[in-house]
Amino acid sequence: MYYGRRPQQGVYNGGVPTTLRASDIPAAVDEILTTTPFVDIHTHLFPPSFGRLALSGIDELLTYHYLEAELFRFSDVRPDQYWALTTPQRADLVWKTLFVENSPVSEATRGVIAVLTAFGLDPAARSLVGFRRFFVAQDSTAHIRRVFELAGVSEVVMTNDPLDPEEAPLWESGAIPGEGFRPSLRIDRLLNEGTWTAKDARQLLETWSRRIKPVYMAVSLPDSFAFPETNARTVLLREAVLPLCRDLGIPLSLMIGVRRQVNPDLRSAGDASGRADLRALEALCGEFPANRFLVSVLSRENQHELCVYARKFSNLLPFGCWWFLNNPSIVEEITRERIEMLGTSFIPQHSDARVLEQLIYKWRNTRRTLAPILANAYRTLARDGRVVMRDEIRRDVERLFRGNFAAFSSQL
Ligand code: FIX
Ligand code: ZN
Repeated sequence: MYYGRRPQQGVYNGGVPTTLRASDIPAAVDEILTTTPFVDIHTHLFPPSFGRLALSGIDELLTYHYLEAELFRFSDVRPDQYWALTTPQRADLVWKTLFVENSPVSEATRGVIAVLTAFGLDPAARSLVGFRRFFVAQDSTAHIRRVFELAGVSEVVMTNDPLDPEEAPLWESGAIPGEGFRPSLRIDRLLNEGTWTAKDARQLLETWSRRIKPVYMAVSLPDSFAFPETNARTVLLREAVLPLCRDLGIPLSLMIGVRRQVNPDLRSAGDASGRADLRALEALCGEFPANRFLVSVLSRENQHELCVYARKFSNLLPFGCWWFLNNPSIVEEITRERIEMLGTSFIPQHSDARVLEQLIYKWRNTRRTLAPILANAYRTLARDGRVVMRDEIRRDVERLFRGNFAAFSSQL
């Protein structure tokens, strides 16, 4: 499998060689990361046509489950008391506790500060009234365009669950994602919860694939996931999901290592991670060579193995530093290892954004973390004696954040 376009030797920009001195590399990398629009291959975002599923604004930013998990560490409020509050009341409590009474130094709290700053709002304000007034005043289409521009993103891939009682009727009544939003088919309920037969599952997936034209199918799997297993999930994967993905020419995205609801009182904030046995990938990639697998693993301890498996199976494309891994110190570690082991044949990040404006800080943080890592990779290459060209860096960044996914999903 070959990712993206085959490079030409001695790339020229308008016929002019763009050779870089080692000292020019960091600025070139910065400029190229900033000016290359990324494709965000995994989010939980919805466009306005999906009504209240489309989350945006200060109350949604503050009641993000990453912040709720931190709130319960600082506040004496019990979860049942918190859930009894309205969303604005919850947001007020999160703001007071994590941003006024304590310093917002965590990754998730700093993210909110970065969003407010991006819109010229005062992040030191004690009340949320001004922020609420600002977000309510935004025209949704213009606001989405502005957020995409600020985040340096051209398209986001949604998470669409055909068995979600709130979302499914919207598609059935003709809701259309519109510009910038690409559908994917999320099959956790089908694979992990149901008692579907392969025939019925295939039928459901065919109907929904025709309806929403997903760029991939996706499932999150526990740390105990194994393949093959003597259970319905293995049968459905073998007889329904993978054959249909192959027929449709789309990848299956496997997000492995989540321990759902280790503390149910915290709701979405109650999930955890666990180290998985990745031999399941060995079996899947080996048994289904004609299928393509996008893979993200939640445990830090699984990252190296994932790189090793990607070196063994070209139908496996590692992507993202998922969820609890999306912290600069860990993103740095994972990305350096991936460059050293896979070159540019992986997808460094996805945002997992649930609230529209989160795109701004999640992608700014990614660019900020990756710039020195990429610059260092090219400077090391130059030190080893190979001239580095600006256009090659641009080609590589496009490949990392657009081309690899486009080639693998062959729908973009
Ligand atoms: O399974 C997933 O797609 C996870 O990303 C979510 O379940 C999780 O709640 C999340 O938002 C992580 O960032
Ligand atoms: Zn997600």
